[in-house]
Amino acid sequence: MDCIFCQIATGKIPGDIVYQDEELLAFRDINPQAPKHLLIIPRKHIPSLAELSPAELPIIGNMVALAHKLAQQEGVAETGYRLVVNYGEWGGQVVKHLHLHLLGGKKLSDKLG
Ligand code: DGP
Repeated sequence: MDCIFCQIATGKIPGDIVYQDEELLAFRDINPQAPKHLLIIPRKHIPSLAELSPAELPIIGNMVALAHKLAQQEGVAETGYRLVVNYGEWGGQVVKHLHLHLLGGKKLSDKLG
């Protein structure tokens, strides 16, 4: 498996991991776009939103719930934060392993696109 996020999840390459359990993993983005920039991923290799099966839909809910907990932990929940999932070429998805960006720690741009 040459997926970079799978390799972080299995410990084959280092990642600045802030949370992990049986289903999910969260680590700091290597190229942060905000003072706090975490990536939340499922351990399972799901390439994108498009490949989430109906049975796997709860994973997304769990990722969002974890994001809020981590935002609190990182001290950005009170001031606010942004959650982003990029999909496809024009949506800006580069890594083909489902991930949720958590961005916070500054007043984010009003522009989304
Ligand atoms: P996206 O464009 O949505 O596919 O975002 C991929 C993000 O992953 C991007 O912000 C940079 C980050 N990233 C890519 N490779 C690595 C890596 O090896 N380690 C970490 N921590 N982050 C990575």
